[in-house]
Amino acid sequence: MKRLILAGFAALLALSAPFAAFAADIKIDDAWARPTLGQARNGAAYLTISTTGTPDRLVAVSSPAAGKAELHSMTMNNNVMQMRPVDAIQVTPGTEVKLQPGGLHVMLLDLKSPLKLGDKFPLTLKFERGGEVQVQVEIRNLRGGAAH
Ligand SMILES: [Cu+2]
Repeated sequence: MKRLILAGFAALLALSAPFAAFAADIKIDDAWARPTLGQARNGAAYLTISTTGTPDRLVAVSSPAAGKAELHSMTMNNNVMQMRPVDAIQVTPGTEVKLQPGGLHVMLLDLKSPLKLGDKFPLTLKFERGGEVQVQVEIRNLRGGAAH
């Protein structure tokens, strides 16, 4: 019991740390993912990040829906799509960072269950200064575009 109280106190201290002030400055919009096809175990999530605070860096992602989540970039090399893990994504005040098909994305590896149209799942974004921000990712098809 005593340990529990101590743990609670530590959590309270963490919440009152200066980092908490920055999280409110970060805004995540339009978080979505495509439904997975067949038995696919991997998926990708997309979203838009902006901040009204200080420059920050998105350094990690996680979701209970996936065994592992990574930040990836995608580039075309001689007509071949290449995905690479990236260490961090820079966020600058006044500039939206878009994670979108064909570019930066959140890679979801080892999905616990298929991503079904209309469902949602939580995604936690960890920022270097702002700390953790949790969003709900909506599973839908690309708005106004053909699924590919
Ligand atoms: Cu990827």
